Amino acid sequence: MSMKPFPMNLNFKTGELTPNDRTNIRKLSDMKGMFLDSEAERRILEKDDPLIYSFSEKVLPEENGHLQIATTTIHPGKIGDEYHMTKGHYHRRPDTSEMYLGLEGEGCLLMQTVEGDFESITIRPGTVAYIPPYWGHRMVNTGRTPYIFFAVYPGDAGHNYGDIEKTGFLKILIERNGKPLLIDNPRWKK
Ligand code: M6P
Ligand code: ZN
Repeated sequence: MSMKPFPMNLNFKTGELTPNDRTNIRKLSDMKGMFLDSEAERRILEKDDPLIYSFSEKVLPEENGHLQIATTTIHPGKIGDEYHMTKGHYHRRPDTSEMYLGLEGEGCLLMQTVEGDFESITIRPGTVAYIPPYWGHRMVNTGRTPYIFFAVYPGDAGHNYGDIEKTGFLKILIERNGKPLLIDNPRWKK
């Protein structure tokens, strides 16, 4: 029996997706070693474990032909000079794409390939970004308010975090003189 069509509601201001099946929370302790300034990370974790981002999903079959649907909120803030961001990932099936739609706040989409290509796109409310197959992707909140975006990707895409955990991203986004600045990641290895 095939699945029946169904509606959902997406609140364009809050990103709330209803109904959704699960909300995942990523605190600083879930992202150890991902921010460049490990000393700042250690100092913050001594006192606190700030919420970096959360994302809500509708559980749909992880199968070819279906889609996955999620909204993500990255809270404003920095670890050292580096803005709050998602872990970032390649897809487990690397030949699959993704679409991000900016809803609230301001941020930046960082993308890279294993061959060492790099691209970034500024995302504001209404920006639709297309991430083609083979591009790893991470979102960064460069503003002072929550950064909220909507994502759609193939049902069987899956997540590969391991490669990003090993190499990091080619470039990182830091605040310099009150403004975002993209710099080479001194720890990046091809
Ligand atoms: C978006 C989508 C999800 C992803 C989430 C958080 O909603 O890309 O697939 O899980 O952001 O990003 P990450 O998985 O990199 O932590
Ligand atoms: Zn993805």
